[in-house]
Amino acid sequence: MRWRSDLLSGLIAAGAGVAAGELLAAAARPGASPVLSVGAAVIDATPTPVKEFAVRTAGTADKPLLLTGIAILTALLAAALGIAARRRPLWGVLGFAAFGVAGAVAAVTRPGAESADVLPSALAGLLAAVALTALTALRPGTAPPAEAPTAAGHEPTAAGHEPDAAGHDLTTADHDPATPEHERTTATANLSGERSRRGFLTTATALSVGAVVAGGLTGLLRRRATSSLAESRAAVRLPAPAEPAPPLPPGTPPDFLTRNADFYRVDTALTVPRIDPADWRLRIHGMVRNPVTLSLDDLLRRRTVERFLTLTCVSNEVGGPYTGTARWLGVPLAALLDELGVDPGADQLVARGADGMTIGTPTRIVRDGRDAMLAVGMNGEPLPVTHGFPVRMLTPGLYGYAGSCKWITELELTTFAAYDAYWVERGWAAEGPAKTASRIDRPAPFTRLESGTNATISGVAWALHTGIASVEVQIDDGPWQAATVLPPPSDDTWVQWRLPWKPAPGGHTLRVRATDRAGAVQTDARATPFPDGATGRHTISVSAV
Ligand SMILES: Nc1nc2c(c(=O)[nH]1)N[C@H]1C(S)=C(S)[C@@H](COP(=O)(O)O)O[C@H]1N2
Ligand SMILES: [Mo]
Repeated sequence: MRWRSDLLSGLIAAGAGVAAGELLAAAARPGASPVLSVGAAVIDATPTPVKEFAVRTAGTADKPLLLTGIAILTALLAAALGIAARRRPLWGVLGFAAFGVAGAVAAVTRPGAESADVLPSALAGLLAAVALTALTALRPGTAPPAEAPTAAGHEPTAAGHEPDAAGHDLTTADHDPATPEHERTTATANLSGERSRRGFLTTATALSVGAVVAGGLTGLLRRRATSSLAESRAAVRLPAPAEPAPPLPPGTPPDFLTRNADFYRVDTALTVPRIDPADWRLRIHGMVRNPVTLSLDDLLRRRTVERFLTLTCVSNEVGGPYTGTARWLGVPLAALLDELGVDPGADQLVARGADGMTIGTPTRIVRDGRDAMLAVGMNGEPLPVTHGFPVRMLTPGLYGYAGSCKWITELELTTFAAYDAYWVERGWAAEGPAKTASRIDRPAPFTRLESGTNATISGVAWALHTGIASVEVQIDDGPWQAATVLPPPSDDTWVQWRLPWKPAPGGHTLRVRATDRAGAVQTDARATPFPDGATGRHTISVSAV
């Protein structure tokens, strides 16, 4: 029974500490949140295969899962510390101190951290250690230190008879239970045991209530921060594009564009960076003659263009969902770099996001005439917070990790020899041209169709910045049949394609392949996303009855 209050002491102490640390962070420095800092450090330290597995199996639920894991692990360790502290109170103190130090180190090594960011975790560790010490002294089965010499070993609780159970402050060995002194002290022990139990309950309750209140306040502060960010986003006035997007070709279905709410999201950010547009700055520096720092107003005073661009992730599996197309509003990047005088030796442009992400792009790609841009608008709105508000980079034709930094705050002209960006350091290809791909969206896999009636096979295909020449579909072992390809607004987007089909009864295998405008047929060789993008032909099974 006794271990239950020990375990509870550990949990309550940890809960109170974490709650206090989170509240301090939410009030003063949201980026210094102990839990989120540790989570972010874990993400950075996670080996690539595990990360890939997490993205593949959990998708965007990977982060809630991570946080749940951290919570469970913390709870287990805290419970263990609570149990250990009965015999070794110092262990409890040292254990929670170690927690505090881990959180502090994680917080202070986050990008953009300040030394004061150690404080929330330090508070958490300190409070947890103090709380556990207090609870340890008061919990049932432990005589209060004041009465300890006389009450030793004679607690009236059911579990109170292990001679060494409270060796830290009791002197059991000195007492012979048979002496008359024992008879005299039992009454005192009963009384003090009762008092101690009440003290334990009061302290445990106070700490728990405090933790819950702190948790509530933290939630409130976070919600307030979110809504004030939403307000400043809503207040952003996007300029009318100097060069509007071309009209979509007549007959383009509405789902050619991915709605902002449906656009895939891939990033390592546990909490979305919250950037007040008034505070946003972009520092362009490194191997450049005239380094500058731009505000959002500076940026928006420049010439803006609007483009339809498809963005895709290197982690996308064959047939996968991490691809979307939007109408983006932005400032052409090449013209800006030209004005600043880029050193011809600077073959890499490294973008840094407020989340600490670094993304390296070949300078020659950014300047080869394609529409690389600093984007501020997505489908007619300011960028959604999850997609990089207030400004992100976009490089047509490259996977996101190689050209499309969200929440961008810095652009450094450097070289590939001198610097490995985040994913490159983790083994991914240094340059990330998006590979040609095609996908069957309808029918969905394992659909039961009606045989002998008209069906349509349809989907998307992309060969970004090269363009799609044709898309073909193979039904079972039949010939490759040319699908109808709807004209796209540019070679920087996907195309939609379709093929009418009257299925015969039975099971069918459908396969798709694309050919780009350079004449290259999409390979059927299978490759995993790591290290430079998946290949293979999307193949699905359906049946007709
Ligand atoms: N700052 C920052 N930018 C980032 C990332 C990130 O984690 N942090 N992820 C990149 C990756 S891997 C991709 S595929 C795209 C995804 O952009 P989206 O989330 O707007 O679809 O953003 C890129 N830009
Ligand atoms: Mo990506």
